[in-house]
Amino acid sequence: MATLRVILGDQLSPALPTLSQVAEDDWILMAEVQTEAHYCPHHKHKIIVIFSAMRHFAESLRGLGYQLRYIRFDEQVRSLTDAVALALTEIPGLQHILLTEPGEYRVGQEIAGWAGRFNLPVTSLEDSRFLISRAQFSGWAAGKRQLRMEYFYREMRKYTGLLMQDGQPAGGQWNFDSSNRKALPAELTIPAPLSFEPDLVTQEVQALVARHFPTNMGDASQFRLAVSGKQARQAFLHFLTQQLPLFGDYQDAMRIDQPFLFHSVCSIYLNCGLLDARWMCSKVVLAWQQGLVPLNAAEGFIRQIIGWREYVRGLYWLQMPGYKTLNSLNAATALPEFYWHGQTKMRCMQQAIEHTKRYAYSHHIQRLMITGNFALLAGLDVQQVCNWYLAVYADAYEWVELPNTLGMALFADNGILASKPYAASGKYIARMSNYCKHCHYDVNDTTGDNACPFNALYWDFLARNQSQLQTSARLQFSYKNWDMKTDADKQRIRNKAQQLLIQLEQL
Ligand code: FAD
Ligand code: DLZ
Ligand code: SF4
Repeated sequence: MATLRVILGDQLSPALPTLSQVAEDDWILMAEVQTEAHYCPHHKHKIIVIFSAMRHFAESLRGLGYQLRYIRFDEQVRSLTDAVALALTEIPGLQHILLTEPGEYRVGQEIAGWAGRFNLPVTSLEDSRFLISRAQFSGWAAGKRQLRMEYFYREMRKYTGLLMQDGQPAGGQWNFDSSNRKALPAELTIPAPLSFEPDLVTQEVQALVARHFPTNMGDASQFRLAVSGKQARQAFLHFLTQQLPLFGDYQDAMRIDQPFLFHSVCSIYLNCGLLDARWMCSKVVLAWQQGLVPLNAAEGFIRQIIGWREYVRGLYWLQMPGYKTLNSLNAATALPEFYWHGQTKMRCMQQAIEHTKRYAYSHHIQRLMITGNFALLAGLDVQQVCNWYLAVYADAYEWVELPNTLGMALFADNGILASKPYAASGKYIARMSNYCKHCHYDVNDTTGDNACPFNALYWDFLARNQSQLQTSARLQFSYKNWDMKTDADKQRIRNKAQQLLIQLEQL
């Protein structure tokens, strides 16, 4: 049965199930379409990396002898459905549509309409690039009162055998997080991640994106990301030798004008299929076995891949579509404009947003404890915040963005993902970075004219959500501190917070 094999923009992996047992009369379809490019205002680099990687991947498939129809953005095909319709009219004799399940609920809904619309059988294969299936995650979650990542992760270590010795975790501990919160020494040299000069294919895409998406965030000419599996593997191997040895130690650190520190910047490649999670983990384990990286670094990195990444994907599919509508803390303040342009006197926010604009990237602690924390404390509108995260990062796809933003950063799921809100005052930011030394605001002040906005907003966040959050064991200490304040102090702090919320745009 001649089959149309559809490959989506985040499925650029040679090991994709869609590509197994391709027959001679089968066709592959890949399409740059309007709806996917416009469903949110993607950062220019996000569109460039996806389109250029799609074009490079299509070329490699043609090189292997596959028949392939590639729809370019300039053909102005509206949606993935319209792309399939076009291919079916152009190529006679196709009797079957086959693809690997999409990563996102929205796309899954669209594909669910194909069998009826085209009157053809549609086969959707499990995405074996993840280490476990959605069904396996549901099986793990079934009957559990709480779905904590740490316990999921331990099961994943046993399941994969990664960093296991005689059935026990290597080093006798599952998790080395306690040794992963070191402050960054001032004299430490920080190696840069690998970057790539755009080739002719990428240059063409850069011009296209600059032309069609002129007002989206980012500068197309500054694009230097990897766009092929080969380049992405080079970038990862560079990380392995240059940054991974210190990845664990400084995982939570931040420093002014240092966007990457010891992070891998590999989510961009992993999420669109250029890198393979199993391959990355095997390289990390090998480096540890060879004594090239310490255990706290290897374990910290592997936890992110087989723990957090698989966990948020499982949770997303378990909870959708309801998850997207949650707003348990009734957050509704409009997203300030500085999230888009980065012009704010708050140095920590300016840095996180500036890096985002420049690289379509910021590392986890910036996303969680700077822009995410501010959104949580200020009660910013959950949908607007989620849309921002989905738009501005080159690694952003809803299956991974939504649980991280709505659940981890905003606690809008009332603790389905996290055991407590990641709320922190300026004190935390001062401890983990040198931003405050370069800031207009005074991190040691809470209510004065120049006080760090994070401080009053932090206490106000706790106070206004007290009835909902005070039962959380992990917030007892913070509520005790709040309750020890005099009524006059509490009032002063809450007045300051109100004033800040009114003047958000001027911060
Ligand atoms: P590293 O620090 O080098 O970590 C290694 C890898 O582990 C990453 O490449 C990533 O694949 C995985 N990983 C680490 N943390 C997580 C996590 N919490 N969830 C899933 N995978 C993880 N990650 C995305 O891939 N896409 C997103 O859209 C996204 N949105 C986020 C939004 C918010 C509010 C927060 C707090 C986190 C978000 N994350 C997202 C998770 C994390 O911040 C990024 O994966 C990480 O910063 C990517 O940079 P890196 O490759 O240098 O990561
Ligand atoms: C993010 C994205 C963009 C910008 N453009 C396309 C596209 O033109 N064609 C395509 O197949 N995929 C694109 N993607 C990725 C999709 O939005 C989506 O993440 C995947 O189809 C999986 O659900
Ligand atoms: Fe951020 Fe406050 Fe520090 Fe300024 S003083 S960098 S606003 S935490």
